[in-house]
Amino acid sequence: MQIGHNRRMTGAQCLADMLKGYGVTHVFHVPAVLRTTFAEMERRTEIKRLHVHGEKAAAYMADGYARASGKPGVCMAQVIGALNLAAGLRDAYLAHAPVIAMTGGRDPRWKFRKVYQEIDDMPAFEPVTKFNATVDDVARFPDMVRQAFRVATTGTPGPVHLQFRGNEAQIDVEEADMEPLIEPQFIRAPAFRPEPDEASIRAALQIIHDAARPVIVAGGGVRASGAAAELVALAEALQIPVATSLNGKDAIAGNHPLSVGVCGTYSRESANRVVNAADLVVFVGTETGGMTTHFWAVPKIGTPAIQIDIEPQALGRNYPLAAAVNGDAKVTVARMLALADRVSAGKRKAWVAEAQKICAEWRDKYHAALTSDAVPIRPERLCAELSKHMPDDAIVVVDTGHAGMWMGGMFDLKSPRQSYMRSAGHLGWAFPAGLGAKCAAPQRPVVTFTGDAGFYYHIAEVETAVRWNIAAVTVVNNNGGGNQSKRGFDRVYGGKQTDKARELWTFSKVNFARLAEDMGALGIRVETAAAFPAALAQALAANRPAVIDVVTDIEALAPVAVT
Ligand SMILES: Cc1ncc(C[n+]2csc(CCOP(=O)(O)OP(=O)(O)O)c2C)c(N)n1
Ligand SMILES: [Mg+2]
Repeated sequence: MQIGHNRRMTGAQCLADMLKGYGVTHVFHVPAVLRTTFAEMERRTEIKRLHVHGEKAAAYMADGYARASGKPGVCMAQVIGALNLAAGLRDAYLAHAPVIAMTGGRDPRWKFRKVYQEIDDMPAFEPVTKFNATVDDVARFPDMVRQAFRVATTGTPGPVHLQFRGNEAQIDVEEADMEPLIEPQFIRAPAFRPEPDEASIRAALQIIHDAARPVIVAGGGVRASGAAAELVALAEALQIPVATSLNGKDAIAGNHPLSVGVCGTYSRESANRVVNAADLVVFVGTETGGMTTHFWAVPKIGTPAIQIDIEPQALGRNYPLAAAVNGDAKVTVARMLALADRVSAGKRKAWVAEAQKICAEWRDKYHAALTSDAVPIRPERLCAELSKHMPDDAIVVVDTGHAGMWMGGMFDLKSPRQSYMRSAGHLGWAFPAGLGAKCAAPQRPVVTFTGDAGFYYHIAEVETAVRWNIAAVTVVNNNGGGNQSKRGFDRVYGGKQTDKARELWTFSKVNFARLAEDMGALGIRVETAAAFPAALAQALAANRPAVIDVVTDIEALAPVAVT
């Protein structure tokens, strides 16, 4: 790191050097933006410049890259594609993923004269970014790029947008005296790990020690902080059952004796039952949002609660707190573990047994579905096969809608080395995000689970995956429709919808395996549950992009949340 060593260089040279310095290995874009920078990247760096089929997919790939690595994912679009890119930042914003979006923007010389393709894009980025700024003078490249990485990786991480002057960001050809200085601190989130004050930890621990029936609800902050091992150790030391949010599913493996599952709306019944039977809820790294709490019914508002979060504004937002702890999840939980009174665990034997009984009841209730041989395949069985055969170091990437419900509720991680990333609400996120995750972690197996409606959104990116040999495995739960909508349409038609109503949510039958093959990927069609393990093994071993098209039952509805 140097300061005060300015050199005459172009914006393109500076940006290429800085992205390299920040450890960026891939950027995702639709041309034409920052063309000169791309040429400099080729001359000066090894950065892979993935030219993809849509700006939203580029943003989702950057998002998957970011969630898999903790490093900011970078995506780019020219001015006409800027709002497509902004649309794709919304999931990263909701999930707190550090994504840096770069777009071309208006040149003051052409503003307000109906120049081709331009509108003012800046307002559209406001609601989906932590920092939304213009770069109007080439001499500002160094400090603005540093600020982008600084904002994306600090506090609660999130997206940033830089708009560069020129509809294709042609400002990058201009020269200035600059230093492409980078700050290694901000290569990866969390950039800082704020320590909580000791008194707040002791106050929280006192309340936990006294509780006979506490439960931990672990959220995405645990995965962002890399705090899973500390969290599980604390739960074990004090014998506290652990539920997770959907975003925090990989905070604890599903086969751990203290795991009760995902709570909230896209959830497992056992988790909601345990959370609602608790006498104290310990929220760790969760916003206590509507999805995690089933719109504040799990737990009920008024349940005694403690909250640990890096973001002070999150503390007590939805649940009045008996104690609030402001700090990074990993250091906070580690400190709590060091100060924990393990003797107090003794009083929770009956509670842990009760939680385990509730989990066993859930397994009994769904045993038939989880082991069903039905044709078309039951999604529950598909999830059970994935639990059983998922590689120990896999990154599991899951779409929303029924995909989120099936996998959130029915799938179990079985190793602390497995990761789980989920759409924060956008249908179609998972497939490109899985490709981005594979770019970030090429040595790890990536298995994406999506419905057919979700897969259709960005199906063109199969070609991108083939061109760049991104060997992610995509499992399509193909039921020929968006059947999460079935329940809702049954309801509005007074219980049972007309046959014609199905035109609102069903598709024609398409064989995605054949499509994938035509596009150069490995395609495998699976029509019986028994055939799935071999298909997964073949896809994982193929070392090229693979699509497993699983023909499932369109009448299968995921269970709704219990309160
Ligand atoms: C961008 C976006 N638009 C619409 C929705 C609403 N939505 C949620 S699930 C769903 C259908 C899902 O269909 P599919 O992916 O095939 O999964 P299935 O429910 O059939 O298993 C829709 C339209 C959404 N979540 N995101
Ligand atoms: Mg479907």
